[in-house]
Amino acid sequence: MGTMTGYRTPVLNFGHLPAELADPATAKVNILPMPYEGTTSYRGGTKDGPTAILMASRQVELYDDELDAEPCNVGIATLPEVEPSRRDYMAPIEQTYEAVREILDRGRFPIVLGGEHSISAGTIQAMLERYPDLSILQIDAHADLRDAYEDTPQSHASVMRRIVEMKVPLTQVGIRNISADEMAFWKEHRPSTIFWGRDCRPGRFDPAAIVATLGPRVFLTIDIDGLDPTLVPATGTPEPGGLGWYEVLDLLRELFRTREVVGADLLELAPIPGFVAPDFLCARLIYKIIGYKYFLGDTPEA
Ligand SMILES: [Mn+2]
Repeated sequence: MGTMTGYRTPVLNFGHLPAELADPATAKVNILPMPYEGTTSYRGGTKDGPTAILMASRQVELYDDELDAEPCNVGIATLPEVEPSRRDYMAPIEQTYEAVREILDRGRFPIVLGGEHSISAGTIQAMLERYPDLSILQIDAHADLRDAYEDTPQSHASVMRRIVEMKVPLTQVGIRNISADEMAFWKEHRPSTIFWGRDCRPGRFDPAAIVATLGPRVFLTIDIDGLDPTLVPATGTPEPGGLGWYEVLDLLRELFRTREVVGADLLELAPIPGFVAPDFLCARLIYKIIGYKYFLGDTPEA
């Protein structure tokens, strides 16, 4: 299938692919832009994340040398972005739930672009209804296990507390910001397996040990602040430390090689105008996820 022929879809379509590769009726991957920002607590701007990622994705090389493939050939459709409701903090989570459920009903692989992390509660609820045996792999600087933050149970800072209330196995990677209350809750209930940021350094990082904590079916949630802020300073709450580019890829390769990943989201990019490297990293990361999903070989060991 040629990627240099045919009409191209509008500008804000992941990869700026020709129409036949970006058709929601046939594309295996459906990208859902959700530019919601309601409970942001430090630096704002994550509502501009999806647009920045889609703009940067125009520059991503469609051939992946590691995989010796053009992953776009599975079809990548970018759905119209959700217009976040301002009714209350719950409404955008419900909108995300509905949109993801619709993608799953059509049998597509959903990738949600945020926006703030709170929307993952809607995404994961839809995923869990479809896949009751789901495990969650979270890459993040923050445990996000607060019962509420600034009196808001639907805060980005308490999203994983909502997730563990759904009784879903959770593995958290890159964590280096956790409050005393969260730590007390974690010690008492052990609601997740945590791989601390300090253990994500080269030489200590062990992707196989992380993936071993997960069941056979996994949803991947990436808060971009899980990565080193020297790579991605464009985020609301940058924390020193975190995963490097190749640590992330080593983890994702091991994950996709041994588990069935059934969806993903990427949250909390807050673009810095004129500084495109973080936007491009996110676009490249999404394209790597698609490549690993469909071109890594079909010999799962789990
Ligand atoms: Mn975070």
